Amino acid sequence: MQDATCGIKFFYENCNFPQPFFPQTLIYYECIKDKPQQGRSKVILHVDMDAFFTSIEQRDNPELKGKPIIVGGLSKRGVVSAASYEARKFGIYSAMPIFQALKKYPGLIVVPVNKNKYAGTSQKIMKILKQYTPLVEPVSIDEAFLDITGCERLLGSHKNIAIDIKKRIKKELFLTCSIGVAPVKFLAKIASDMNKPNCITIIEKHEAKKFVLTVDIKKVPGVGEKAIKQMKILNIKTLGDINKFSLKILYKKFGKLGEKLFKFAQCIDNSKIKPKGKRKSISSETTLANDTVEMEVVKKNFLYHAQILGEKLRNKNFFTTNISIKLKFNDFSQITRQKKLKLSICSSSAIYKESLNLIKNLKINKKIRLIGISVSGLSHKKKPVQIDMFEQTKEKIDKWEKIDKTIDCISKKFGSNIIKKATLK
Ligand code: TTP
Ligand code: MG
Ligand code: MG
Repeated sequence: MQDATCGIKFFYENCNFPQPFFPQTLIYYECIKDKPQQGRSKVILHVDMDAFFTSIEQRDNPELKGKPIIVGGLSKRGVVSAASYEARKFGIYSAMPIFQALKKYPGLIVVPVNKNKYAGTSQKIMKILKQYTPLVEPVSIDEAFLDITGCERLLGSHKNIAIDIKKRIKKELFLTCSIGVAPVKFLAKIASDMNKPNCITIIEKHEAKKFVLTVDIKKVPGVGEKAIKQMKILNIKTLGDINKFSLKILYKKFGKLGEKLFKFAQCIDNSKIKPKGKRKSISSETTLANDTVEMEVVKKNFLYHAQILGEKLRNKNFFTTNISIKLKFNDFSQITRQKKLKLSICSSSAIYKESLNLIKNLKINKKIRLIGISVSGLSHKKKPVQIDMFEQTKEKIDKWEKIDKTIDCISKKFGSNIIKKATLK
């Protein structure tokens, strides 16, 4: 089959990934007109999991397989986090209010969010990807860019690398993904989404310049609702239409985005793959529904954040030696307080106690609108010193760490809402 608009040939191949509901296709773009350009080109892969949260739920509960399901908060104001491809047939999508989704299909199955489970699977995916190249840039919980330039000698053609990645993810995690392969990042991202689910879409370098001109402007990363409205007025439907405007006009109309689109339309994207650096800090904060002066509310929030941060530290086998708290007021001023600990900790209880210690002498006379805790000085090693800290001995901390780890195991198995401190119920 040939696409008349850009002279690209489509090859449909069987991917050998049995999936009863999804097309089992590999889509490969091959040039039929241009000669390959000289010079070393980049080969970028963008891997994005298919219906990530719902696919995990369907994998783990056979009763959900093949059914229209969503993952989302169960409250009245809850929104759809993820919709299975079966649910999407009824026009149900991420970010839609759940009540609206239920109107579209009353038989819809709503599964509560289990973030720990999804984050755990995400880590396993990233681990697989890092076995192909160290140049892996995770961009969200279910997607990552890989720079596989020069890996072909060792690992085979880029097509074979993409097939292999899909096979491994399927074999080890029982999940499908879609992969885009292109000479630049933004095109790889567009390609991975083009034939979802369960597909590989390859845009060869020598075809990319022509292909770019046909890309729907709404699909270009960074183009949001506001820009789309303006594009409509200017009759810009594709990236090719961008070429009708000078850089000066595009910058005037869209600012930095205009500059980016000007380059994209010529297939220029100099952004590199940025492998994730060492994590320096983790923070958790909440903007309150109602501003408060009540210290009890502050304490309750600290307890909540300490639980979240402790769990995150323990999940990654991290210890912290630095705790800081932040309070933002209704006049948008803020205060922060921090303490360097002599003992490294990962227990939620210890984080909570330290955060209380930090506000002990504070005099608050303004309404608080945001409350947060942050932990830094992260390491995988525990400091061996044993010194008392705010009534917390090493023994006490170790005991709490054990309890926390047990709670983490239960949360992982049954969902993070199953066990909560009594004060947070
Ligand atoms: P996406 O990759 O955008 O979507 P998806 O994996 O569910 O489906 P697709 O096959 O189209 O890629 O997001 C990954 C996960 O992130 C998704 O499963 C749930 C979560 N998510 C939200 O929680 N809220 C949102 O608004 C979106 C878009 C995603
Ligand atoms: Mg996805
Ligand atoms: Mg994604």
